[in-house]
Amino acid sequence: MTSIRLVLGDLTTQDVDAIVNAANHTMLGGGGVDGAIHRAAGPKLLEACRRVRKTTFRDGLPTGEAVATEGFDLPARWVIHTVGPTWAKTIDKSDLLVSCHTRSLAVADEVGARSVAFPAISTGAYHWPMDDAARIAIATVHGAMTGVEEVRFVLRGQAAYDVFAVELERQQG
Ligand code: AR6
Repeated sequence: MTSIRLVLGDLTTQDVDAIVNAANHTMLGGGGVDGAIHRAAGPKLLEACRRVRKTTFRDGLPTGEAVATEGFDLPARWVIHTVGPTWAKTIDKSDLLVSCHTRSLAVADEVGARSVAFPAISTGAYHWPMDDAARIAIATVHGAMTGVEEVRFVLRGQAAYDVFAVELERQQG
């Protein structure tokens, strides 16, 4: 069984085997947590992402898919890049947000990562409501078949942390 921990802080400083990047299709960087990860990992991360684009995902990383690179200057050995769905009121894309989490854990298993830190995928530039993202993320990790022993959700800001804490309590209680 995977244990879930909540942390209020910065994903890029986490001392875990792998951190998950809320990336975009291009894998060539962006704002939010993606920008912070590229700044902290150094320029070799962008080179590694370009290699993945040339070899494996020539048309870009699809939404809900995940792929690992090294972490370079990060404390984490691996970065698992995934692309969250954008929020849309009239279309239910939750299966894609589920897939981000299950595929990231599957990739973590492939590289042998036992501790994995996630941001709140899709809740920034992609506008997914924090409470629904927390519900999906926590339920998916609880239900996953994985060798990952610890999942850390690293939340930036007390409000996001509190939403995850209420949801974790609700699902575990
Ligand atoms: N540590 C932890 N959480 C963070 C950090 C950090 N250093 N920085 C931001 N967050 P976002 P998305 C939170 O926008 O919604 C990028 O440009 C943030 O407060 O990073 O999946 C990509 O290239 C929010 O709760 O990711 C894509 O184009 C959460 O991380 C697009 O944004 C996710 O916000 C992806 O959008």
